[in-house]
Amino acid sequence: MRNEKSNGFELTSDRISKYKEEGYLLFPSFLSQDEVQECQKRIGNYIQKIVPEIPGTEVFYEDKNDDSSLKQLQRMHEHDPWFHQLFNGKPKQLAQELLGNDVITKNLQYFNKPPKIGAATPPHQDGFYFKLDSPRALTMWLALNNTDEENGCVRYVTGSHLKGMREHSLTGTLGFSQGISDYGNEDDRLNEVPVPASKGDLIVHDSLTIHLAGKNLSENRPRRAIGFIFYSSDAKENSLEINEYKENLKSQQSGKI
Ligand SMILES: O=C(O)CCC(=O)C(=O)O
Repeated sequence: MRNEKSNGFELTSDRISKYKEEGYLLFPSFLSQDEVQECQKRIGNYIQKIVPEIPGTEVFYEDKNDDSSLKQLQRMHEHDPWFHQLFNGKPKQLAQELLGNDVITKNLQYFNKPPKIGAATPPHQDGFYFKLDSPRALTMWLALNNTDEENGCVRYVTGSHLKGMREHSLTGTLGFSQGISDYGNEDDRLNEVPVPASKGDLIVHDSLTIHLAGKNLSENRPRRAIGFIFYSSDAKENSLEINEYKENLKSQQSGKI
């Protein structure tokens, strides 16, 4: 039985089977409390020093005239060597183990849902955005705060990654431009589960696993996370579809960023 505890995460064959069956897997205490605090500090520094220097396509607000409504930072590893290093450490080792291959570090994102301002995340499959000819990819979601249903923890549809790609259509939500058009059938409702996470926990999901999240309805509880996207190095991006998608995205983002 494999056991990768020496890397700071436990990956037994039972856990790999659970991931393959359910399409997501929680790694409690993937980062220590000190490591989470360091991430928070580096994000604060990034917002102060790097955000003013980078294009609007890398920084999304719920309201672009209100800095306190910051909702997403994109490709942080391309703008700050600290995040590049974070991406290439333990998360990359875990991605290699789960995908059984070398991986491409595609995107490191920050997700922030400020209390009462943070909008819902529409149901979607990341693979729809990736446009890979074979969707061998995964996403990790690292909780920087304790999250539960009140402040909008991530919800997964167990086993949905085994049922193919669903149709997506425009959502009007900045950062999640496409959502599953007919979400909410009986199978979706039966299998949708909230996955609360504690500060430092990591959740990994397959690129076909349907997931969504509610608004942050709390009075004053932050809900911040880092997302890591990895592609298997043998997955091919469909450049025609990507170009078409980017063109669509430009028109949807126009006026919002
Ligand atoms: O933070 C969220 O609400 C959603 C994150 C997400 O969709 C993802 O990591 O793929």
